Amino acid sequence: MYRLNQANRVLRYLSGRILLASIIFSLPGLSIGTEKPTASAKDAGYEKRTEWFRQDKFGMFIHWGIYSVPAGEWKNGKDHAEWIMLTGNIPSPEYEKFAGRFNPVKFNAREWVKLAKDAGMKYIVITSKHHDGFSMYDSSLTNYDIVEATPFKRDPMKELEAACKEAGLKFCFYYSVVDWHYPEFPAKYCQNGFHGAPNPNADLEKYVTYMKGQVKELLTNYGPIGIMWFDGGGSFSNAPMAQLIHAQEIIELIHKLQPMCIVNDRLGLPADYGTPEQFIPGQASKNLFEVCMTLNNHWGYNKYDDNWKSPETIIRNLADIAGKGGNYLLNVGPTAEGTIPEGSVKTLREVGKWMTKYGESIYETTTGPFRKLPWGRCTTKPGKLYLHVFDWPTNGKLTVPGLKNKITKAYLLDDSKAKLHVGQGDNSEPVISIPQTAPDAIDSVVVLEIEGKPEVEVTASSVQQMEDGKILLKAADATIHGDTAQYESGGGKDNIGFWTNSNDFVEWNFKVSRPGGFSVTIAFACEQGTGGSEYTVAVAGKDLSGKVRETGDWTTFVTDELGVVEIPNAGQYTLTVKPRTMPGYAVMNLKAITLVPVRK
Ligand code: H79
Repeated sequence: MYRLNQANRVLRYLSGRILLASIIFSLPGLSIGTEKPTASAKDAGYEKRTEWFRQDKFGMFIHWGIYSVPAGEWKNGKDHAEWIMLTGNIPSPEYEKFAGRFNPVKFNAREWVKLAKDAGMKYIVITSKHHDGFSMYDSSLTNYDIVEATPFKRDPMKELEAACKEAGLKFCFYYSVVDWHYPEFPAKYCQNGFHGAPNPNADLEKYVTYMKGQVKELLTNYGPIGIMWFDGGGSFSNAPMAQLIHAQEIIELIHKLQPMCIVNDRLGLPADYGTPEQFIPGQASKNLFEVCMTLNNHWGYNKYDDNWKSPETIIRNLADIAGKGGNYLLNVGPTAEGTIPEGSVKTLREVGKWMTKYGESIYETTTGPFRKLPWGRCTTKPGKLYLHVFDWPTNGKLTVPGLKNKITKAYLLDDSKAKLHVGQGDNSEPVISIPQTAPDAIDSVVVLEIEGKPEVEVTASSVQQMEDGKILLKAADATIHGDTAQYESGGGKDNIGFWTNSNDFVEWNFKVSRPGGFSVTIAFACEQGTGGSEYTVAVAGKDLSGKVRETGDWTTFVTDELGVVEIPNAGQYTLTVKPRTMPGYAVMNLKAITLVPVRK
């Protein structure tokens, strides 16, 4: 049993699951998993089917279901939304009554699609079925669907499909793996063991047959589907979900029905792309990803939630995500009447105004070459850098730290397309002469046309020595060499993890202004049963060796002192961490290396 659990843990680690330390009120013991991108071999169709996705960058998520009837309010509070069946502990017969009251007469597919299109969004992902098990489309496999169980009687997915086609947007489905209503879904695999009508004889195999049947309906009756966006929502806890639900077979079924359909990573397999939820990764990723995020605090409609994100937040998030090579899937939660809340509409309209002017700096772009920029972000296309300036310098000079390429032209990306003069700074870095006032209060874009592939001096992102003489080398500032190790962030994580190839190594560049002796410490975590890796920290011509201790789990960090190193002169230095041996399946989770001055 222990070994089985251990194997599952390894599998989960390798398939890239991170456990979010969520704030879980009144739900003890519930852990929520979301998937992170992992390095894995992609099949032959991958490049082709993901091409549009990499270009389009910005999509609309829609969480709509019969949970919008209670609108976030139930006996035990006002903070519910699409999880209300679980968080309100509502048995199926009682929850089913919401269907009888669901009559979204104001629903207008064309208006929703127009709102998305005007905001600059290129695709729509809508809940065909959430965890509550209610099918929001006409399913022949259940009566518990919008056509048969509500007074509305229409199939909104048909209407949205047509409206998307007309407007040129890709149409995509969200589909919940877990089902709190279907009698064959075992309660033990539900989050917190909750099911609306627990059935001791539930047979997961029968549920999987049902799920495959629904996937087939969704991919047969609604034209070309861009993405199948699965979501387990933290169900199955430690059980091997991918095996239990036959995830590989589901993916094969999808590709048989629609070879161009993309699958996200929440069937328990990495599939086509990763899905950071409610956070933006700290660094660019080698793997495709799509950040999904709410516009207020809930996915489904909550009538009390007016905490709308500003256009500034959304636009800057979009530039940040695009600069890291990802997509942004931004959610709206329509009401039971079929309208999109005014707060979302207001923000989306402002985002749309910016996208009309500056969309060129988002669509079809890829990661920028800079690790960090003092004033904003950078996206690229062949021969072009788009500098997204959030904090417009008031001295008329925009410094581009470390850029080595020849700049053939610089201009403002606005109606004027005003050409800008390019000069040189103290370290021969480009300095662009810019107008006194920012062309855009949120994100002004300066375009640089360059020769060759973008190249940036490593020293440009050099870590600076602190006031007290310490040199703090954080995971987020490291350069990672190799295919497996990657920077992980969000959900309480801020470290280099997935370090499963002992040839991978980590490097920092830093600048010393006050030389001397430094004590070198390392902050790391390592799961029980995985320790023992030996590594070398090389800095200023000296090798220090260390051995990874087990700390209990991957997020319990401890600090070890590795020894003292003498740095005799001010200047630029590098520090590397290279594994020598790896008895377990991973080296460690590395949070930081600190150089602390030692007084003699
Ligand atoms: O569909 C949306 C969410 O319903 C689902 N995924 C996104 C795309 C999701 N699954 N898990 N989570 C979100 C994170 C869970 C957070 C929780 Fe809670 C905190 C579960 C219980 C406490 C949110 C707040 C749901 C109920 C209360």
